[in-house]
Amino acid sequence: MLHAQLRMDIYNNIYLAAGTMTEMAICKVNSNGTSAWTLTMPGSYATGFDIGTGNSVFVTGGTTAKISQTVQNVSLNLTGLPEGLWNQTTMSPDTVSICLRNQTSPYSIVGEARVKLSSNGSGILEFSNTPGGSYYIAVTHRNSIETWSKDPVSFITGTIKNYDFTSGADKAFGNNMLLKQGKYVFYGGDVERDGIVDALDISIVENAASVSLSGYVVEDLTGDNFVDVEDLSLVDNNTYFTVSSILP
Ligand SMILES: [Ca+2]
Ligand SMILES: [Ca+2]
Repeated sequence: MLHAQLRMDIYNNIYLAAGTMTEMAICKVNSNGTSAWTLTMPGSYATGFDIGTGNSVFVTGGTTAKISQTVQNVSLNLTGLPEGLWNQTTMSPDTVSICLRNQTSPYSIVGEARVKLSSNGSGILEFSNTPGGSYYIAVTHRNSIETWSKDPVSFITGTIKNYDFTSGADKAFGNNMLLKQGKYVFYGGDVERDGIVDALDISIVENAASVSLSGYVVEDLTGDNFVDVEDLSLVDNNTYFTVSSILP
């Protein structure tokens, strides 16, 4: 292919533009690696392209074309810090799962996505086939207390919503976060994820520490891939304060 060019949109989908001798061609590969579409248009090969508002794609070459995409997705630029992973300067990057939930009981899930938060605790998630609307942001992490946004958050189709849990206790439902060196963090220590940090979590971490368990394990609350007295101290402390989930 002649003059092939790659570009990425805000959702991490990839576009490749090129052409035959008589047509401009462009194809899209979704962020999950699946093929989205391939289009050809008259006008020798594509010499340049760009992505505009609403994720429309503009192609130029022998002629100029606009490809409109129906966007039925909402996106979230999330900032959040699991307690043990935040060393008060940086975060040990880790994956969180986010559900967008209806604003009224029973708070049904309308969208789900996962992202690996970076060392500053942020990550962009795209919720496919999720229309705009107001939803609670529900955060789960491998060994943190499930935490929801204080209120339903308004999402607009095709745009990215920013939500930063770390900037205030009142960003979480029930103000259920811990202030740690100027940032509000998700409570850690709920190793078996039943919504409370208690003796059961202690015993699981104790057992792991006693055999010096290592690797990417749920018992590692500090993100150093090792289970030791540091992890135990965190779960002990949160058990003492009966840390538990507070949900609508
Ligand atoms: Ca627990
Ligand atoms: Ca650890």
